[in-house]
Amino acid sequence: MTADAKAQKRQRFEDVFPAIRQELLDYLAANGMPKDAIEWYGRNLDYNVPGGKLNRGLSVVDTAEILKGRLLTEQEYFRAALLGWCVELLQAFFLVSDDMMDQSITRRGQPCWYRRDGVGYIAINDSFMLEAAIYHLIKNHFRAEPYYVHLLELFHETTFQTEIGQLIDLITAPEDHVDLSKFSLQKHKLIVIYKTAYYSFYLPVALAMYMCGLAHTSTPSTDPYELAKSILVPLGEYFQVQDDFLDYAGTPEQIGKIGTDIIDNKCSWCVNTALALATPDQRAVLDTNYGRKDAQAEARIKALYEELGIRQRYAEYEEAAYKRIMGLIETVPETPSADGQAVLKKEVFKSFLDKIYKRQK
Ligand code: DMA
Ligand code: MG
Ligand code: MG
Ligand code: MG
Repeated sequence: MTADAKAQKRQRFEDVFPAIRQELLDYLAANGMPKDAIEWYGRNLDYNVPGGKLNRGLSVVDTAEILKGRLLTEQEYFRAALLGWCVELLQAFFLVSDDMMDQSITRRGQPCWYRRDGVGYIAINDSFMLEAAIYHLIKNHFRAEPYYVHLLELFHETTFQTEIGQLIDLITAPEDHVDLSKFSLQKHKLIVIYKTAYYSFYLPVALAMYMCGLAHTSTPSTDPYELAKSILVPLGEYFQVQDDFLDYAGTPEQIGKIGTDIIDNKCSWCVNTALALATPDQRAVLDTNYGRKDAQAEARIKALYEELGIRQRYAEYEEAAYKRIMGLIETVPETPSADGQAVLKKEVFKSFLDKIYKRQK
């Protein structure tokens, strides 16, 4: 797709946001909330919901188009985009809270919401109100659909999975106690699948599948949702490895955020890869400098990553992940539906993989 077509796609999706924002603010107004509360919620939405790459939200629309095999009608587009914005609301909810827990400084090239003047701990409630918006919107627009309960269960389940992932991410990275022997690539995989893969990859596709009328089957082995999950979870794992690598190797201008993984003692792909390569002397450097609230110790770790060739290892990982996921995509059967019913297609996954392959932000 040309850069122009991409920008147009994004613009059309962004153009739906003001109506969604207004619908949410109207609810507060209808309940007699004071002007300052309505304005606060508006600022919360504006600051935290649009502004990102919008990959997750756009994926709902893209997937719906691929599944239907045609352009969406105006009404179908709005409904797919609304579900897309619900994914972006969920993401905003996770990011506002994640930045507080990770004590991050910037996000999307500006101060994290909790660091704004007058916000602070109110950001906790603000994050809840981003989440609550999802269920308000879905109720308003999908209450009459036979798949309404599927949408609710999917959002609830995915939220729970992400929160479980955040829990293991956080308790594997205690602030006051660095013990690198507790890290492993296996532990890392569990963390990233739960904290990132389900909500970033499976959720948008499954939403589009429900919208397009794909049915569950009684046996998991033939369920298209299980098939989608079996590809999207590895894809999400790869995406979070990229996030971990960019936390170390990306510049703030490039990724819009200042990396905190080394200082935060995170069980990142980078430190796990370093641990696997380190000599006893290099291991000692890792033990004394990792997870310290100290810029010099952080710089020492980054220098060691350079010494160990983490960049090269990452390039190799990326190539291998790409090939492996392409192999998984090849197994998706392309049985044309006899009755005009939507069926899963390879293109759903390919378009996703293309969006993230060799990403720099
Ligand atoms: C991402 O973890 C997971 C969620 C649920 C936000 P992270 O802390 O690595 O994300 P980021 O690098 O964007 O702070
Ligand atoms: Mg974070
Ligand atoms: Mg985090
Ligand atoms: Mg990160």
